[in-house]
Amino acid sequence: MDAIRNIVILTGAGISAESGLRTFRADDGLWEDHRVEDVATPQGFGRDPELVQRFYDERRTNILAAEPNAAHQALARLDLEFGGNLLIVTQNIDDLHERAGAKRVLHMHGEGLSAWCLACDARHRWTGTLLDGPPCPSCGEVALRPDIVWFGEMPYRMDEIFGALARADLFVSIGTSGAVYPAAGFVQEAKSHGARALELNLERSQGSRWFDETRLGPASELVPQWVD
Ligand code: BJW
Repeated sequence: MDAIRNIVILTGAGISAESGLRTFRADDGLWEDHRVEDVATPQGFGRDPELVQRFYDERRTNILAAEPNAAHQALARLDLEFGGNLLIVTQNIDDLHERAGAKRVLHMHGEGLSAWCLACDARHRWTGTLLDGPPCPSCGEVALRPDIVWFGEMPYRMDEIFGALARADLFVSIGTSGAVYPAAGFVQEAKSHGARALELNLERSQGSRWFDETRLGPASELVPQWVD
């Protein structure tokens, strides 16, 4: 990777699958047990906040129990090597990239271990339950929701992401089905600015045709092979 100056890596649920965290759209995925409209939209939260808080309480427990796998560790080595010329944009709400040691990680769909106060807009690291209505540590109001980007909401830090995509020589997509926008459009955006695009996934994603190269297999094998 000598000629490469700037890399943007997009990760999805597939990179954390081998750490025991369920993906969304597989046969045994999270959307098999839950209706997306009920647990991953602001309207669903408005209708039945307890259902949504229970769903994310369980996800938070699972995140805390999971460990980074060889794919997260390989990306952390790459992060160390490339420094500020690498950006990991993750759609995942787990903290496995950070726990593997990666420094430049952007959570475009929010973080499972963060709570957002709808009364005062503060965000707090949160490892316990939100179901029993804890007060916000900043303002005392009972108005905390999971700090997650649901359907119909604006993903975080889009300006930074589009800036990095415009500068990238290489765009790598790992473990994402390419079913959810705007992330699914990043490959075309990076390519329109001249980047090469590589896909590492268990199976071809919906936008596979946009990539210059696709390698199929489990992330814990493909990512270390690509990095090292
Ligand atoms: C492995 C593996 C292993 C497994 N190794 N690989 C019509 C057309 C276009 C867009 C829209 C439309 N109607 C509505 C929209 C917009 C909407 C959207 O995209 N809808 C689609 C369903 C069509 N998007 C939004 O609303 C977004 N906001 C928005 O667009 O704002 C306006 C805007 C526009 C332009 C610029 C800026 C803003 C918000 C989307 C929020 C997504 N939220 C969720 C839930 C919250 C997070 C959480 O609870 O965790 O985010 S949905 C869910 O899907 C989650 C994920 O981050 C996201 C992506 O899923 P991911 O990661 O790809 O997982 P899977 O399960 O789909 O795929 C796993 C992959 O891994 C598979 O390919 C496997 O093969 C692979 N795999 N094991 C390697 N071991």
